[in-house]
Amino acid sequence: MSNVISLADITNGRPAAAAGCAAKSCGSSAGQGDMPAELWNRIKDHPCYSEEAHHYFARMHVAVAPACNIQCNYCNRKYDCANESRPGVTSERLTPEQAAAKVMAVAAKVPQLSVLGVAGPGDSLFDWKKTFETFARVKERLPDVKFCISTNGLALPDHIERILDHDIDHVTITINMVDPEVGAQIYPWIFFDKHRLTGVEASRVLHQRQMEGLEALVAKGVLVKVNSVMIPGINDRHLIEVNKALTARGAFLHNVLPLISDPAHGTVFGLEGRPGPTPAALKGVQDSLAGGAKVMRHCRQCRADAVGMLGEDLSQDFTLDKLAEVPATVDPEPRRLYREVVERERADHRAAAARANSALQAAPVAAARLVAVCTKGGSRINQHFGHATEFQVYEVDGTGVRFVGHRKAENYCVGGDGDDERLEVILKVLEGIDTVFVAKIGRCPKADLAKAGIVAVDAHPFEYIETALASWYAAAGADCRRTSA
Ligand code: CLF
Ligand code: SF4
Repeated sequence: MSNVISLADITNGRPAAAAGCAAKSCGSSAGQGDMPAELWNRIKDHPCYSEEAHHYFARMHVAVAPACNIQCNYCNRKYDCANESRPGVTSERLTPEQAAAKVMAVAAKVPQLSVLGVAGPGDSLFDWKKTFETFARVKERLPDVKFCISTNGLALPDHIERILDHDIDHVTITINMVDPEVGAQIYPWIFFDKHRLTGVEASRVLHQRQMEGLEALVAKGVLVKVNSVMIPGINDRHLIEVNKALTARGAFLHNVLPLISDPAHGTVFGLEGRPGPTPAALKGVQDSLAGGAKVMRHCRQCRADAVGMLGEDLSQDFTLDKLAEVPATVDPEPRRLYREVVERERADHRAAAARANSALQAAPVAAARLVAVCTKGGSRINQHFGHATEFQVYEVDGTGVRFVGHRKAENYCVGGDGDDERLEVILKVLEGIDTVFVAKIGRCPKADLAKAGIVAVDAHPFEYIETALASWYAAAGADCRRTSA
């Protein structure tokens, strides 16, 4: 449980009340940003639908839907759904009753929990009875948690009314193609209307059902996110067409995920050695989608039984054998207090980011820089280099500081000592990045990073990321000018 973000993490160690005082001076732009207030209220606590929210809120998945009605060439049924999961055998498949008990246990210990999702390990709407029964059981007991499902879309048109009846306001559809010829390279078969279909015919039906489901949800006001797995050589160039089709139909978000391919997973793509995209290739495709539906860049390809903030995995803390004393009810007070503090913090953060971005416009002109940040959340540089299991990547230039993605790694410190093999991997993970911001770092790893051409900056502990990066960039730009003068 030590990885769960705490109030101290998001308030830079200030007590909650003090954090509130500081925030009150920061104006009332309570987060509508670039969208209507009603829409913002629906997404502001959802860690996937709002990039900002993922710094503060947690989701959990319950693995109640093991069966699937299609076959994707990047999936092996023994592993989590690659649409919404990183490969890894699901620890437990749950009955709806067990799932509801698990949700209560997590809510009692993780006040950050704001969303319950069903994302496999099969398809949430093929195994629909278990999915909807789970939501019905939780709705009675935890009314402040939002509901979310992920589906391949084949069965979606048959469940629109049920989705509405169960207050499921967020639906993800995985759409990898809008051209059945492309689809035939991804889906060897589907099972539809009691028949097994193959080849282009299978993808034609899947495509029609996905579009029909998307249109029906949007017409009913449900927020739809589309996930697309980027498969180099098959649909990477085609994703622009996918983006146009989903934007025209009113999807809210487009999330392009890298293919995860490993022969050990036993998938078709893994066994044929098809590589996933590089971080630069993924960013290139994401950048090319600007102008369509909003692009999600902070997806962590979660397990079907994921628990916690997006960058962490607490699923092993909440296995069935550890749920002996499940509370019948959850005290709402810690959850209410947490949300109150977050509201103040994010107003404070938003004002600080705006100040930083406007200061950058007056900074010396220099090239855009990609940098990595160690953070536990709260939009702050608040993690020790040795504890980081991922690096958040930001792009900085004279127009502002932008989050562009994350890169996973294993933490360098193990049992108090640095692990040289892991450092080697971290250096590869940081390819193309020459600066990493940390709350703290030991002398040895700092020197090793420097030898590899990476500067570890530890001069901004617990500052907001935008504030630190903007002041660093302005100073670096000035240095460049001095050097070149
Ligand atoms: Fe889960 Fe998906 Fe709902 Fe989020 S995950 S069902 S929308 S609550 Fe989020 Fe995880 Fe990415 Fe999914 S980071 S894999 S996008
Ligand atoms: Fe696997 Fe999900 Fe595809 Fe079904 S929809 S085959 S569970 S990746």
